[in-house]
Amino acid sequence: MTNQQATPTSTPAEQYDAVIIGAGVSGMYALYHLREMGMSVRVYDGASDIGGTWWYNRYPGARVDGPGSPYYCYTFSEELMQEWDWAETQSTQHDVLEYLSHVADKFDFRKDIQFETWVEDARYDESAQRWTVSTSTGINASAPFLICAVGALSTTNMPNIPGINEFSGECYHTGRWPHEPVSFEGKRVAVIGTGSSGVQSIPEIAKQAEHLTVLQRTAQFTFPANNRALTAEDLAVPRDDFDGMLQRMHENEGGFPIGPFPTGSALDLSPEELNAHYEALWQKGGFGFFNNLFSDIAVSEEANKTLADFVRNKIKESVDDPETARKLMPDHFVMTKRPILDDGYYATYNRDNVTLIDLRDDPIERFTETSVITSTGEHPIDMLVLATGYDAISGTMLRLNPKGRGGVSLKEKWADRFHSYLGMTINGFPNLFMIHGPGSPGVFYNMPLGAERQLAWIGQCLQHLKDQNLGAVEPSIQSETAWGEEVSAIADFTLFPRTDSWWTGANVEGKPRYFTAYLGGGMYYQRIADVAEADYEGFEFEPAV
Ligand code: N01
Repeated sequence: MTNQQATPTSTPAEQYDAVIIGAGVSGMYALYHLREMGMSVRVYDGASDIGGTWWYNRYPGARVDGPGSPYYCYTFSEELMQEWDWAETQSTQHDVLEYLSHVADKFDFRKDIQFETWVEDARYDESAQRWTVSTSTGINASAPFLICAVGALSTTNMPNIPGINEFSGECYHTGRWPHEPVSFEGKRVAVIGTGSSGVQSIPEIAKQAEHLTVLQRTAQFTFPANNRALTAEDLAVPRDDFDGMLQRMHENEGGFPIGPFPTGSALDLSPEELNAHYEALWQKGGFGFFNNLFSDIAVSEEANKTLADFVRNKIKESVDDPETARKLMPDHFVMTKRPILDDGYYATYNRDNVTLIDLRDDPIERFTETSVITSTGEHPIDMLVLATGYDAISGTMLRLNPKGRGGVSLKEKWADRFHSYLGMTINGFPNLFMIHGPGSPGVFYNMPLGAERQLAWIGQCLQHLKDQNLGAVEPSIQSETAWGEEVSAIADFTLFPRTDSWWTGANVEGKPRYFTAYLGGGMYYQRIADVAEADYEGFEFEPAV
């Protein structure tokens, strides 16, 4: 990792209008947007180049596993949309990074980004109404505004298993995959984790490894990706009617030009009709599956069970060994962990060189230098792959741990709950803005578009400060509390909070456990527009010093 090696020598703080932390999808757009507003901006990122999560996630099989291309992209430039040819519906990590690199070249982003520079501290000076950041390279910077584009899925979740540090073979986390090629040939590999990263990498690793042992804690529902090459006709759709596409993206609940979501209940159909509907979606594959489900799948236990049973039947049909199929049967509400798109995941367990260990029946006791020992015995391995996910949504903000008014740290502020107003601002932390923070739609919305729309709001707010000669903006504690209640009320209407997931923080020991994302979909953007329209209702301002 590049983030904690340097010996900093303190230098006088460089002065900017805004400091942006993170050069991923959101940070790149923040740079573009604020620069277009005429602001002087500096971006810091620990990595060696742009891309954020896409820069780090180079594991085999890594692809967009959402609705995908050509709509997982920026929309701020029609020219960009017209000139970039996406290759497949589920773009590979390599293709996404190439696209982001093209954007960085086209708009000359890199000149304003300081790479291999980890922001170690950020402090607000109330008397000067400025943030000062200090970095691993000794560079300090000061600016009135701090934009935290630190990524919802960027701080890795490392399992705390006895002896894991004694394992002397190769060991890689999917979220910190090496840049050099990793060979699995002739090796005995173990993978811990069966979320999106595990489900994408397991079939690829199995094709090469001498033997693959999958250590599964929770069985998963996954759906066929049916990735395919995009045709000229596919690419023409957004290009021929760019404005129409934008409108459809803005109108859609998830920020993709698909839908509208159906309104009917799964329980209105006979079992035969329902099965035929699910079967047609399964055969078609892709994320379209989720847009053609019934409105009550995520809210009614009974409706949810119809889909869960359908997938459980698919697992039974796909996996030859009944005992392995039994271990692969998920028992949570379908969709309440992030749904996954896969390429032959369940069938991978039919290979002779793949073993599935269900950690609920057969838990890991410890690692040795050369093996993993579970309750039923020792499994010699040459390589360990940790597909164990992230301290998501709040983790990287807490790692940054900015200090706000009175030197109060974010760790103190967020000890019991990840308080925010509109998912972007925090009481006690004036002039600090988060992209995809807790309390925003974040990962429940097309993330590049979500970043663009949040930045449009933030830019408007900064312009308001400038026009009114104001120096600081901060949400009131009451507005923050009310927002938290709104976020929870929407989530509690659904089945989502009832399943342990990274959405609820249940994957990280000691983390406050509640559903942190705003589940109101596109309604969020209307809510934040209304706040601005109502003279920034819920915010407090200070005159400029
Ligand atoms: O992480 P996860 P991920 N012992 O948290 C298990 C996005 N994404 O990296 O479910 C044993 O989903 C854990 O078990 P459990 C996407 O939004 C996008 O896979 O907590 N097991 C789980 O099985 C996704 O949802 C793309 O019981 C342990 C797994 O590790 C999100 O990122 C690609 C364990 C972690 O699954 C995160 O996905 C990949 C332990 N101590 C990801 N700790 C693209 O679009 C954890 N687990 C390209």
